[in-house]
Amino acid sequence: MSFFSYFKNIFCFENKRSFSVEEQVQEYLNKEQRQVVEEIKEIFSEKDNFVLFVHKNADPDSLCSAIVLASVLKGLGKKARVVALERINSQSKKIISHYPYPVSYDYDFNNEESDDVYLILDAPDFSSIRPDIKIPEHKKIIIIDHHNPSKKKYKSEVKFIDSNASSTAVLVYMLVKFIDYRITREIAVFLLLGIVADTGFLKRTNNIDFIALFELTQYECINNISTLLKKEKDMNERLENLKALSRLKIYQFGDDLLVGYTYAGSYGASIALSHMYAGCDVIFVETRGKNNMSLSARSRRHLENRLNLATLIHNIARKYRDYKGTGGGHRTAASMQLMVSNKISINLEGQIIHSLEKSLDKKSKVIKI
Ligand SMILES: [Mn+2]
Repeated sequence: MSFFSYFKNIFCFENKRSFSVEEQVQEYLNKEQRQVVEEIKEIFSEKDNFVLFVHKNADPDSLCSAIVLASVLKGLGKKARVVALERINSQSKKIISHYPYPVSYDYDFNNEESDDVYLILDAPDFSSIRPDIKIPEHKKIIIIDHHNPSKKKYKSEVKFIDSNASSTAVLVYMLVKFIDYRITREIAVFLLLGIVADTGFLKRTNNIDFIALFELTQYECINNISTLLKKEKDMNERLENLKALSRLKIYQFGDDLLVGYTYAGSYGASIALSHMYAGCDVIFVETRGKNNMSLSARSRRHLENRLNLATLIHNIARKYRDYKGTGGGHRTAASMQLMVSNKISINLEGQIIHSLEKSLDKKSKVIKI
C-alpha cells in the first residue's frame, strides 16, 4: 500500500459538542420555511377560530396532524375543530376509538359571517378534501403537507410544504417546537402515530424523524404505537393479494428494472406493497368497482431521482376530466382515481407503460412467466 492510498482511507469525523432538539429543528428548516412558520405563528396568535381539514379517507398522518394542531390551538385559548368531509380510513377509526377525539363530518362553507381560518393537513389543496366545494375568496388558508405541491393558488394562503419530509406529522412537530409549545403526552402520542404510520413503521425515515422520535418516545413506548397501527390482513385481503400475484404482468426496462402491472377488486395499496416485497422495482395495481377505477403505484426508493410517479400519474389522470380524474402523491408512492362505469373500457396499462418508456428513455419487453 502506497503512502497516499493509506491516507485516503482515513476519515475525519467532526465531533458535535452539544445537542439540542430545538437547534436541530432550526437547522432543518431553510430560510423560506422559517419565514412560513413565523407567519403561521402570527396567525395562531391573531385569529380566534380554526378549522382543520383532513383529506378524503383520512389516514393516521392526516388525522393525527389535525388533532395535534387542534389541541395546540385549544391550549392557546382558541376555538379549533377537526373536520373530515369524506370519511376517515379504518386505521384512523381504530385510533380515535382508542384515543377518543371529537371529529366533525360536515362543515357549512356558506356561512358568510364565519371568520374561520382553514388548515389543510396532509393534502396539497381542497381537491383531495372534497372536489366540489366553493371556498370563499379571501379565506385565510394554511396548508401543511409533504406531497408534491399543487398548482392551485388561493388568494390568501400560507404553505408549509416539504416534499422531502416523510410525514405531515413531523412537519407539525417542527411547527409545535418552533412556536415553543410544550409537548404533552396527548400531543406526543398522536404525533408518534402519524410518523410511525406514514413511514411504514419507520422504514422510510429521514434524520429529522429520529430527532422527533427522541423527544416523543419519552412520553409513550414506540411498541404500543406500532401495535395500535398494525392490522392483520383478513381472508379477503389475502385472497385479493394472491389473485393479483397470479395476474401479474412483468415488463423489463433495460437490464435492471422490473415493472409489474396487475389487477384486483380492492386493497390496491396492500397489494402494491406485497409485490414490492416479491421483487418488483415498480408496481401498478389497477382496481375497478362498478362506478370507479383506481390505480396504486409504488417504486423502490432508490428510483426516486429517475422516476416521479406522482407526475406520471397526474399527467394521465388529467386526461380524464370527464370522469373526475384525480391523481398524484409522492415520487415513489402515488395513486389515481376515476369515477367511471366498469362498462367503459380504458387501457391504463398501455398508457402507463408508454409513459414509463418515455420518462425512463428505455424500451420495455414483456417477461413471460
Ligand atoms: Mn402523509
